[in-house]
Amino acid sequence: MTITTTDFQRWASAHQQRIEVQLKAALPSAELAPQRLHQAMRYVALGGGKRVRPLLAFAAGEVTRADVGRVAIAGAAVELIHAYSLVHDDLPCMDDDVLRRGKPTCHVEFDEAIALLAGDALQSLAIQLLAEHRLADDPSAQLEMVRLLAAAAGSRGMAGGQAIDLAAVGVTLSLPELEFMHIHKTGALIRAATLLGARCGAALDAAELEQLDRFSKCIGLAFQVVDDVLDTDATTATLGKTAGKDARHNKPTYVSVLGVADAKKLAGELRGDALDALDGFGERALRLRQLADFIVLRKF
Ligand code: GRG
Repeated sequence: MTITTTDFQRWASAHQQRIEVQLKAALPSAELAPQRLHQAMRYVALGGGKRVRPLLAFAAGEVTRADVGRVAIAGAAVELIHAYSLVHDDLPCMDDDVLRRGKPTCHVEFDEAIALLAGDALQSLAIQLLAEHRLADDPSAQLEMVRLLAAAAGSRGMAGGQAIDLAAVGVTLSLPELEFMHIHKTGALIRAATLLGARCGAALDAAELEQLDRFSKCIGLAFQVVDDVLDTDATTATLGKTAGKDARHNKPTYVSVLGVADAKKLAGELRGDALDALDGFGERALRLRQLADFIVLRKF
């Protein structure tokens, strides 16, 4: 069977729409009190973004033949955590940015207090979603899924990575230190998306789980390397967020440590390692392979 780019685009677009529907249903109505908070939550979570994390969940769900409805809940939960992280990251006390997904950031459109609360409430809603829908036949497997997402977002995951990032401004990091930061800041949630999607389906054996974990680690790092390259290579209009910010803020990145050419080479190597990790999964991992390509070749 010949798989074309168009086939992947059709698959991605159908699943992006599915996530949009799921998020719309999960988010409180903008008419419900407190309206301004709910408006802010919907403003940041709906109608934007590549939805890479939910797509990874859907793709990993195909490996374990998971029910798509269950994966949509898990993917939406991860996307809500991601949306919260972007809102808080853009606040004046962190990256202080005014543009996100081509629109004014949440604290610019609303105000700082509402942005802080919207982020908090998005995070809570994510955990609530995982807890109130049946995602696994075995209750202990579902409990493990809740634990996995909470841990990925916490101080040993994304929030911890962000703390390291904030402390690294103006500091020269070695490649392993940079990797440690991004395994937490960006990688933890990407890993959670993949593992949660897979766990909505049939249990994988330990070796297969290790393969999926290795895939997630490589693709999480590749995602960040490409993000750093795009920050120097792409325009604000293409990215929908302020380009060139890392250098201006004196932040260590893969580009500042390696240079653009070697950073691009590293992204290609990580893609290769990610694909190697999927050996033996056959056609079930087709979408994961295509997503690895999308993540490395994307222009936004
Ligand atoms: C505030 C706890 C806390 C964490 C923030 C994820 C993060 C940590 C900050 C976002 C800033 C950033 C540029 C991170 C690096 C990579 C990244 C997560 C980019 C944005 O994700 P995309 O490209 O965004 O998937 P879209 O808009 O497509 O969803």
